[in-house]
Amino acid sequence: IWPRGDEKTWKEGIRGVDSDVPSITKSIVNHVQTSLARQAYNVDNVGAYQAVALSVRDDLIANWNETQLYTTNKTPKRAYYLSLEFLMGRTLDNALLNLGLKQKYNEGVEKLGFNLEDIVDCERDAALGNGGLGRLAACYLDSSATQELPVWGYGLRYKYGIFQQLIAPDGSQLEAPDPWLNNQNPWELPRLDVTIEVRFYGHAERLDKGKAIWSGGQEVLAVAYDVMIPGYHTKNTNNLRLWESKPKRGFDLDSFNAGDYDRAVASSTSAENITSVLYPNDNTYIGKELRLKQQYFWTAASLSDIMRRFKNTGKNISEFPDFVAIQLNDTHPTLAVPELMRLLVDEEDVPWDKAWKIVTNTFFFTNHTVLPEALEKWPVPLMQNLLPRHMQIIFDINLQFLQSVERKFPGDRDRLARMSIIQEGTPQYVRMANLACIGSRKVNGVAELHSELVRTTIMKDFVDYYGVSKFQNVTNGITPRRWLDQCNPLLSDLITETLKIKKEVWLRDLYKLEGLLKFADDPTFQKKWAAVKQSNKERLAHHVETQFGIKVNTSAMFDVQVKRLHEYKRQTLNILGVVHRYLTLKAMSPAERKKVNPRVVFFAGKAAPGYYIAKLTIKLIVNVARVINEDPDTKEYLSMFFLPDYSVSLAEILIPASEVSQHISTAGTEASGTSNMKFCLNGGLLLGTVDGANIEIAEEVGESNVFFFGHLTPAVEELRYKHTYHPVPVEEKCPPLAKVLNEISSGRFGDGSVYEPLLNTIRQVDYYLVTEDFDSYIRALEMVDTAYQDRNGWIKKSICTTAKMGKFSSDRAIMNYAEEYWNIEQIKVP
Ligand code: GP0
Repeated sequence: IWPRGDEKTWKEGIRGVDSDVPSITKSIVNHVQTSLARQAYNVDNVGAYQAVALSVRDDLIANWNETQLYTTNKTPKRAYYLSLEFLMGRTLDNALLNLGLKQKYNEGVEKLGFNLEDIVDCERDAALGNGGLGRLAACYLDSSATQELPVWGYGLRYKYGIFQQLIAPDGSQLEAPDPWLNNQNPWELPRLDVTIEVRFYGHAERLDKGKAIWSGGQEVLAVAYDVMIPGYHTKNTNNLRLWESKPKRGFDLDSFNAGDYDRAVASSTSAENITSVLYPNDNTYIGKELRLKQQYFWTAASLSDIMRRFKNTGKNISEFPDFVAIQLNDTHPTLAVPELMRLLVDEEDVPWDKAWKIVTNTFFFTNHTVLPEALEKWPVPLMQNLLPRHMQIIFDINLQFLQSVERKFPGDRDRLARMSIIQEGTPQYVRMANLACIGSRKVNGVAELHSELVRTTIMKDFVDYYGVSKFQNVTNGITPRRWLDQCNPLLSDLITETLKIKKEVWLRDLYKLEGLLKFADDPTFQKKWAAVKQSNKERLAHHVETQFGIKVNTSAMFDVQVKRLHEYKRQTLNILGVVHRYLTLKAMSPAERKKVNPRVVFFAGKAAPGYYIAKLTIKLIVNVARVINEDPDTKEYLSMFFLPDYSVSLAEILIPASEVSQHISTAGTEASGTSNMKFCLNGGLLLGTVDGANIEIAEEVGESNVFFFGHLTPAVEELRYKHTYHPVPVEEKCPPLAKVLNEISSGRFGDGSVYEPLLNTIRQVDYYLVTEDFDSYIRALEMVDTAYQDRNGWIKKSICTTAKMGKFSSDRAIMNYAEEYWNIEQIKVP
C-alpha cells in the first residue's frame, strides 16, 4: 500500500526502472531507498527532508566540483575569509532558489505527497554564530559565489552552536545546548583525508637570523569539512571549510601502557574539546584559554591549507600576496599574522624582512566595534605557555615596529606605550587590534560613522603613523536572496511583476528597486503592497500562535526589536517606553483610548549566559508582557511578546511582518547594524538613533522616511562626563521616566526588588544615556503613531524605503572588498 502521493511516480523512481518521470522525483525516491535505506511507505516529513536535501546536494556537488577544478586550473588570485562565526541558518530553501529549482521541486515533492514548505521547516538552523558578525560572514559567502569570485571561507565546525534559549516561568533565560549535528547534516562533505597537525605548548628554541625551532607539547589534528556555497543563478559554487579537532592518536599509548588510563583519555578529550562549543559572547571579549586554543587551531589549520594550495601552483614564495588575500573578520584570527611569519621564516626559510613584507601584503583587517570591553587582549603568560614561538615572533614584530615609530616621533614615550602591541603591567597583555592593524595592508570599519570613529579613537595613533589611506570604510550589506526573495516571496513576486524585469536581474542588481518609486503613489499598487504586509503579519501571528500558544491582533501596528541583548543596544529604552505607553493608556478614559493606534511590540534576542543585566532585561520584558497582555482596559491597544530562541529562521518570519523596527543604540556604539537593512528592504520603517548604518539608510531613503531621535555621537562623551561628575537625579532630569522606574520598583510587574540592579544602572551612572534620550524617544514613538494614522502616507513611505535599499546589497560590499582590497577577479565557471 502506497500511503501518500502518486503511486506511479514512486514506483518509477525506484532504481532500475527506466522511465521518463522527471529526474527530480526519481532522485528523491532513489535517496529514500538507498541513502536512507527506507521503504517508500515509511517516509515522514523528516525523512522526506533528508531525501530532498540529498537530491539537491547532488546538484551542488556537481557544481562545486566543476568550480574547484576550473578555478584550480586557472590559478587566479584567491581571497580567504577567516571568521570564527558563520551564522548560516537553513540551507535547503536557499539552495533551491539559488539553483533555480524551487518550482520543480515544489511540483516533484507534491507528486510524492508532501508539501515543500513543511519539508523546508524540518531543517535545523546551522547556528555557528552569535549575531551580526556571524550573519555578515554568511551573507558575504552568498555574495562571493553570486559574484563569481574565488573566495573561500574558513571557520570551525562547532559541535554545539549558539545555545537554545528557553524562558522559565519566572521570566529567566535558561540555556540548553544546541546539538545540531545529532541529525545528519547533508550540507557538509567530510574530508577525512584533509588533515593538518596543529601544535600547542612545547618550547621554542631560537636559532640565528630570527629563526627558531618549535617542538614538543601537544599535537592535535584538524579535519576538514566542506560546506558548498552556491551562487545565485550561476554554476559557481564556493567552499566554506570548517575544521574539526581530533586527537592525533586516539590514545596516548605511553600513558596507556603505564596503566594510566585516565591520562590517556584526558589527552584525547582535550583535543576533541577544542571545537566542541561556540563561545556565546557578542561584543565582549572573554579571556578563556580554550578560546585562544580555538583561535590558534583554526588559523594554523587554515594557513597551512592555504600555503599548501599556493605551493601547488609552483609559484615563488615572494609571489604569495599576488595569489592570496586573507580577510581577518575582527581580531579573532589575528594569530594568523605571527603564524604566517612562522611558516615563512621557520619552515620556508624566508628572511625575516622579506617575510614581513609578504605578511603585510596578504592580510586585511575588519574592525566590528569600538566598545572597549570587546577589544581582545591576551595575557602574555597565557600566550607564552600555549604558543611560545608566536610570543617570540610578536615581541620581535613589536620591537621593529616601535623602533620605526620612535624614528617618526622621537621621544614620544606615551605614543609608544599606546601603540605597542604589548600593554605593560603585571601581567602584560597582547593587544590583538594593534597586532592586526600592524600586520595588515588595510583596516576597515563597517559603516561610515564607525569607520570615522575607528580613525579618530581606537586607531588614531596608527592613522598618524601610517597615514589615513590605510583606514577605510566598507559599509556592511545583506544578501537580498535570503532577506527578500526567500523570506518574503509575496513581496518578491510583487516587485518582479511591477518592475517588469526578471527576478534574476533585480536580485543581482538591487539598485533596480528604484523602479518602484514611480508606483509609490499608485493606489492599486499601494493596495497590493499593503496586502503583502498584511499577509506577512498573519504568517507571523500564525507562527506565534502555533509555537507559543499566544493570539496576536494582526490589525495592530507590528513594532519589532530583535537582536542580541546588550546594554548599548538599549532594549531597556524600548521596554521603559512600553511601560510609559501602558501607564498613559491606563490614565485615559475609554473614549480617549478608542482613538489610540493599537500596537504590538515584539522582542527577541539572546543574552550572553554570564551577562547579568542583559538577562534581567529579558526577565523584565517577560513580566511586563504578562501584566499588560492581561489588562482588560488596555490589551486591545497594547500588547507585547518576547519570542524565545531568536534565530535566522525566526528572523525570516519576523522581518517581513514588521511595520516599524527599532535600532536605538546610544549614538556611536553600534558599529553598523545589519538587521536595520533587512527590515527596510522588506518595507518596514526604521525608528532609530543617529548611529551606525542607520545614518546611511536615512541618506538613501530620505530623512522624512525614517524616525530619528536622540543625542548625536559628539554629545555622548560630554554627557557621560557630566553623569559621572555632576549627576542629576532622574526625578529632575526626566520625570516621566522616573515615574516608569518607580512603578516597576513598586511591584506593578511583580516583585520590584528583583529589577533594582537593572533600574539602578539607569538611575546611577546611566552609561548608555537612557535618561538623556527618553523624552525624544517618546516623541519619536508619537510621530510613528501619527504617521501610521495616514494609511496611504505610510504605505508610500514603506514603498520608498524598499525602493532605495539598493546600496545595502552585500553584492556591493563584497565587490568593494574584491576590487579595493583583495584585488581578485571574477571567474565565471562555464
Ligand atoms: C561586533 F564586535 N558585532 C562585534 C562582535 O563581537 N559581534 C558582533 O556581532 C557586530 C556589530 O555589533 C554590528 O553593529 C555589525 O553590523 C556586525 O558586527 C557586522 O559588522 C551588529 O549588527
